Amino acid sequence: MAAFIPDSNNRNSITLRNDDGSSITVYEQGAHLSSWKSTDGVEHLYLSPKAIFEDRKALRGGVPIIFPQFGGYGPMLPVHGFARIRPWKIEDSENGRATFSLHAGLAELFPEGCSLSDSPQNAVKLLYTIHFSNMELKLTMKVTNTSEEREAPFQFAFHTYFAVEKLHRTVVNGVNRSPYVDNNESKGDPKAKVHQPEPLWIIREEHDRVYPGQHCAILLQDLEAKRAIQVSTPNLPDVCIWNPGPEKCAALKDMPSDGYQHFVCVEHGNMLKQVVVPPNSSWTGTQVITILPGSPADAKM
Ligand code: TA6
Repeated sequence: MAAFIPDSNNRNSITLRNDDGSSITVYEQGAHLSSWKSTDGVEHLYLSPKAIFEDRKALRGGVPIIFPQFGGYGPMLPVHGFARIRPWKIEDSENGRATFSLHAGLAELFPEGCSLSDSPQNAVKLLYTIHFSNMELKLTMKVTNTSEEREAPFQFAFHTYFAVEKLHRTVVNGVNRSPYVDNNESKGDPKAKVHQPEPLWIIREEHDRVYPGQHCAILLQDLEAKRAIQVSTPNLPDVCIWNPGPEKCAALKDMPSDGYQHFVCVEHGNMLKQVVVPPNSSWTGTQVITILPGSPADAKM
């Protein structure tokens, strides 16, 4: 049976290898995926060299799980919810797949107060399955509402940090014609002004935008590393593209001052509107990351 064990950061984590030579590392806290390496040893996720490994502190990088609130779009603290800072369990694993679980009280989804009893019948159960191989990483979250009576409302996102060699040599494509909400301007108001599309090819400054209802695939072309990755989803409507730019990056304690040059966050989720899962029902959200043919990882196959 697979188990989390203390690692060199003195945190519980697990590293799993696929028969094809690819591997992932997942932390107990947050079921936080911190690494996905293809067979050639190339790391595709960014993890800050100054990431803080502490209880109730999310790692800066990898794939934080955003649940049940996205950013400041709701009254809950901490922002981005609690799933990324709680300990998760390993359900099971096999070659190229691992599943993790977290139970939370349904009442926790109602931060303004709710009289639901804290019983297994009033829980939400999160089942997180990671499929990984040399060319593909597939993240699937299933949220089950076990209540017989109450709906389960929440926001959700995979806040995936992609490693790039140089931000200014990375082309971001897929939302170039899409209206967006600027997270800095909206300050958590889901009815904030929607901006009309403007070309987005290369991120040159702070970029913190949600493109709602797009169901779109994003293509990241890292010209320096000569790598291209497609980030898609069959069922998550909103996409957020985030990079803090130089000033905000310098203010982040867990990021080196040039850290912003080495990643782009491409997040898929239900960010502006809540998902509402009826009693005794489930909801599933998926993000699929594919290394495109012609990239170095492909050449080793
Ligand atoms: O998803 C974008 C965002 O909400 C940004 O506004 C930015 O603050 C980022 O996430 C990181 O949030 P964190 O709480 O991890 O520092």
